[in-house]
Amino acid sequence: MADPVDDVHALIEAARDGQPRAVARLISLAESGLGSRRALAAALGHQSPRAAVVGVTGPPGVGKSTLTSALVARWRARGERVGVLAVDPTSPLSGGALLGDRVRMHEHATDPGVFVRSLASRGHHGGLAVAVPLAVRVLDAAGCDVIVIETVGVGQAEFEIAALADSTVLVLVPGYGDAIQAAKAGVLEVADLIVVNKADLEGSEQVVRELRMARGHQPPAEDRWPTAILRTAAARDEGIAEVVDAVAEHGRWLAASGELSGRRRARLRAEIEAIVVERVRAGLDGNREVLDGLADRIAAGEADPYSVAEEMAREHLSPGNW
Ligand SMILES: Nc1nc2c(ncn2[C@@H]2O[C@H](COP(=O)(O)OP(=O)(O)OP(=O)(O)O)[C@@H](O)[C@H]2O)c(=O)[nH]1
Ligand SMILES: [Mg+2]
Repeated sequence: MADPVDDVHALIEAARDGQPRAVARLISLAESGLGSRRALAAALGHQSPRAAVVGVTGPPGVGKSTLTSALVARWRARGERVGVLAVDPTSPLSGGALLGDRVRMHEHATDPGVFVRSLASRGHHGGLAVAVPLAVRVLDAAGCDVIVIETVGVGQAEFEIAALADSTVLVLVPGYGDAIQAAKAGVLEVADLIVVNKADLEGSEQVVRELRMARGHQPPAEDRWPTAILRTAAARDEGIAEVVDAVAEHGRWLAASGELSGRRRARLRAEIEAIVVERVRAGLDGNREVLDGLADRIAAGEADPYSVAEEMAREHLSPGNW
């Protein structure tokens, strides 16, 4: 059997040449077990990321995929390579099928400069927190200039995607009564751009006005990016160039202000944490009998839970046992 690490190196070479099947296989590795991901991360090397990572989030059905598809067309017209990851944090079971629907990127299906993949939270411990950053690294290695991460925003998801991306685009629609609530809930702080989509429907100017007023109430700060608020009709390809320009402008601001390295550092910190937590959980799962024995010692009055937990960590969860 060929050395799996050699295989990974060959796949990375093929991905760098722009072979979509190699990219697809590498992203599958990014979703698989710990051993494969470890080999993949090592083979990808340590070069610093090149691509701009753009998160697109918002409630179900607001047009995130339609907008993403329209954005992709613009970036392609400028000769940029684009990767799209459709991430569904909500449906560990139905993920695959549902996501297929959710991506709607058919117009780019035959373009070799566009890679589109879905990621759902699989069973493994690390889940999306470990899969997404690695998939982003794969797309970066494959030469993508822009990587879009689309997630359905439910509750905290807006905040979580902000932790994965350089720039976060929140998509809302008129009639989505929570626009202002969203603003109050701190979304204005987290979203770098808010796109009010479906501008062909009634009420979108109103939503934009309200959001701009909410933004106006933020205390001004010289070093802060003022959340851009834009209107689009993605299905009609209207307002898209303005979004592309605002994303680019935000990218320049990130680099100039030093915020980019800060965000990326926070992202790496979160990734390390997720890997450590995953490994500790795996270590606990692999030592059920030891745990039973320790529990029995507590029950027999021979030890207390804290000293036993320390013993567990020292003897069975240390990196030497990984
Ligand atoms: N009227 C109108 N409809 C739109 C517009 N943009 C998207 N839609 C429609 O809204 C519906 C949902 O669009 P999607 O792009 O799949 O929305 P989404 O946010 O990606 O949906 P999920 O991924 O399922 O959360 C589709 O029927 C689109 O055609 C728009 O600008 N105007
Ligand atoms: Mg979608």
